Amino acid sequence: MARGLAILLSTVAVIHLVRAASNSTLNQFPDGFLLGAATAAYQIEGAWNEDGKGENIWDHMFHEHPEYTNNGANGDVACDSYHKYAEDVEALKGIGAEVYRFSVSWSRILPTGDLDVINQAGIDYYNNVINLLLENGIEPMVTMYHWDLPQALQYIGGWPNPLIADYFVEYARILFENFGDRVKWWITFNEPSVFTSGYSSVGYQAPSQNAPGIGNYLAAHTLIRAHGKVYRLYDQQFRATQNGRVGITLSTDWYEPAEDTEACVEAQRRMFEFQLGLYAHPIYVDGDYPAVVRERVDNNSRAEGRPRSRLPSFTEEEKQEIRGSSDFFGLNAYTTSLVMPGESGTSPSLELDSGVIRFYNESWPVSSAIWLRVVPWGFRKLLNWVATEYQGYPIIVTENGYADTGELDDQGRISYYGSYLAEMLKAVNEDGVNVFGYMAWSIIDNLEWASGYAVRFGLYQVDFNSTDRTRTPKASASFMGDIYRNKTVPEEYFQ
Ligand code: GBH
Repeated sequence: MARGLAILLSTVAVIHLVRAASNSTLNQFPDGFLLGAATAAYQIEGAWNEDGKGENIWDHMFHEHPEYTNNGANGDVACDSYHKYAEDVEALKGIGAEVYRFSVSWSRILPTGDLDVINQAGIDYYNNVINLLLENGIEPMVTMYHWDLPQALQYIGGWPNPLIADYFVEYARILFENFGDRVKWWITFNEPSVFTSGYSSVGYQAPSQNAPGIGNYLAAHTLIRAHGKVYRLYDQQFRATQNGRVGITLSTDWYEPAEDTEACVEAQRRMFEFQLGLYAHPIYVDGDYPAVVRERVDNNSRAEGRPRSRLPSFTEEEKQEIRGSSDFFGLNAYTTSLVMPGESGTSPSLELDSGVIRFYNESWPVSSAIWLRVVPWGFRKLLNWVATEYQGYPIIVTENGYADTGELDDQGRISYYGSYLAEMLKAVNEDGVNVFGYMAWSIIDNLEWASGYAVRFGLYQVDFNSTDRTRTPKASASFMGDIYRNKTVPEEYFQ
């Protein structure tokens, strides 16, 4: 018996040693951690009017207003991934990606946005992409909406029209029915806080509707309702047979208080609630908007003499549908900004409602995108914020990446990824934040929306002057390939 006990104790000791060893390897990804890369349909596919695809709001805006974009660039051809997706899969293999996050173009499948026309060529295209990924051991992760609303639905108002939620549910059903046997990761929306600004400003974001402080709130309200409905649809009709996961991707900077004062800390809280909480609070907390958002928009609306708040309210039934309507928290994170109390933006606007001024510390290194400052420590703080505020939901980083002008020897990108991945692993291995995956933005250079092709995010360079749209690995592709295959971030990035 004593001997049995000794064996038992030594076994326990060995287990402890193994545990301790894995805890001490700060620079390793936990077992099962998903590593991959991301793109979006309008940014890569091209073939904007081929094989039955309908016009979307980006096609429409850039054709009507080439002056909104750098050098008149648009997504008519982009990376020509509609024809060259096999080269994208080769690139993904090149970095050892286990997952590919891409988006489906709604108007390629439903050219009018409605079910009157179902475009089989569009369905075939995504079947080809999905099947080729799986043959190569890469899991598909599908974003249903990465900003490219069918123009036909914009003609009836777009996202501010509450009915668009129903159109989106029908579209989602088509996706589950056609691809759900093989796609196990679904993201309803990419970055609502960004695409709703298409209803509050002109020239940056489609559909470029100038209704600040009104259109963007109405759009938010519709899409949150749509998200809840799609999640319940999956629960009720697809989960049992398809057994996938459904979530949403939200984006935010890390907002650092400009000064160590109570007022700046309150401004930080307000900024997070207006940018992230507007979506995350209904979905991940209690089915409704953050109290501070509700209160401030209601008060301002009243002071403006309006008979109703610019921010609509959910019904009790909607709240039930929305609360807890995600299996994970998708987070896009790139940068950090400073915040302090103050007034910015027109009246009305979300910015003015928030009562926060946002700016950068000029000493933070800037990338070729003016908004993207390299602040790795902010990434760790942001992951901790999300884990604390929205407890119980595993986090997947659905985008993170660096902008330059497209050079092959992209040392800036290498140091960005090295340092950001190190901060993420500190959040995971030291702080205990439950992050289960990471997608680099992007696998290939692509159309950076209104910045055109001047701002590049790819691990692979794309030659936009060649009709072949040749993909060439950058130095960062081999750097990420080593990290993805070894499941380890080089020690030097932890110093
Ligand atoms: C993501 O947006 C998108 O999901 C992806 O499509 C995009 O290519 C990628 O990141 C890189 O940008 O110019 O000062 O008005 C990231 C969030 C929101 C950051 C819009 C830049 C414009 C700031 N982006 N924001 S400004």
